[in-house]
Amino acid sequence: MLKQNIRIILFTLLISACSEAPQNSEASSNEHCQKACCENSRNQHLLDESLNESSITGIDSLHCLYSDSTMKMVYIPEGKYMMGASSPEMALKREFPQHQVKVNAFFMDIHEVTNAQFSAFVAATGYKTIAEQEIDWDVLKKQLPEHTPKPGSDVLQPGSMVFIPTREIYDLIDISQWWRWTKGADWQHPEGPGSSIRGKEEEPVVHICYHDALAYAKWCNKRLPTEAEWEWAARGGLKNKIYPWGNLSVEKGAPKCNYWTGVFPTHNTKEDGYEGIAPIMQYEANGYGLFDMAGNVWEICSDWYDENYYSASNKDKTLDNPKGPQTWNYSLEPNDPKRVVRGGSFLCNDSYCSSYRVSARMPNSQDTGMSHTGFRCVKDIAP
Ligand SMILES: [Ca+2]
Ligand SMILES: [Ca+2]
Repeated sequence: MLKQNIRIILFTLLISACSEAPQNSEASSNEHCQKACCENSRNQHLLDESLNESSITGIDSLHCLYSDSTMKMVYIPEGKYMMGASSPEMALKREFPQHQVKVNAFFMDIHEVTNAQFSAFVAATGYKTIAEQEIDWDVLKKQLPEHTPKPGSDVLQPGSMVFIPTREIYDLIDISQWWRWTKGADWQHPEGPGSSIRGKEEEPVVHICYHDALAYAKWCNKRLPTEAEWEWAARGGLKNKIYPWGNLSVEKGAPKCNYWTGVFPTHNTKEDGYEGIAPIMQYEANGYGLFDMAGNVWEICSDWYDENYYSASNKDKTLDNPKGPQTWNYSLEPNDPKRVVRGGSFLCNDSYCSSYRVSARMPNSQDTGMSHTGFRCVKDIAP
């Protein structure tokens, strides 16, 4: 009963926030839709009645099978560019206005960090991802409405957000139709208890949150990219284009990335070769030699997400290697710390967020793993 009451409160807040979202422009409407299809935090789902009650299975022994975390990196030259969207077509309010940014040269991983590479990190350090740890009520309660009662320990068990394919939906607001908080889901069990990453060594690691990505990056003596670095790198040397490959629609010509072909979330045609996550490097690299900067899995950046960050920027001034705002600001979930994620995922589709565009950006809860979120790292050039 307690769980049900909290669940209702949380969903009422979510629906209320969604219904109050502005609908008077294409951008704001798209913003609303993206909230529906992609954005998430465990807060709305943790106490869902659809909690998977299965017990957590034993930990896979993939650790130690991979002895290193070697990753080829490429040189990304310094430069100035206009960060943000140049055209309102498919872009969201959060991508405007364009503003000039200067970025120093750096090295970047050529692909998303894989399960094999992450397993080497875990084998070397014993690191446990946030999704593998029991939820800290003292942290969680700060993100919930005041006076929310503490749920039972069964509700605070480790878990993560899993995308569940569905044939039918009743609207595009209630994301619990295709996103489910799943106890026992983590990077080694991407679909929950009973699933594994065997045979998926070359797929990007998922159910990784900001803290996990940061820990991996430090272990590799690397760091997470800033949002400005990520976009500059994704553009691949092209000037003011929509995608890493230019302006040709994602749906035209040969497959260019792993996205959702068909009707989201009910019908996936697999025209790009993959219904779910693809192994790394299945599509052509961009001009800098970077793979999957569009689609496959979202990539965590170091910046806080502030929905007003671009609009508050000084358009007359070139921002020199910006590192983002001082803290987060997201009106739909004001108490849930958000970081920027970039590049879209295998779930993105033109009818919603079209987030495989180089200027697309999304808030992501910094302590929530999801089955479409991973990362790659960068490294400074030694002076
Ligand atoms: Ca696909
Ligand atoms: Ca990606």
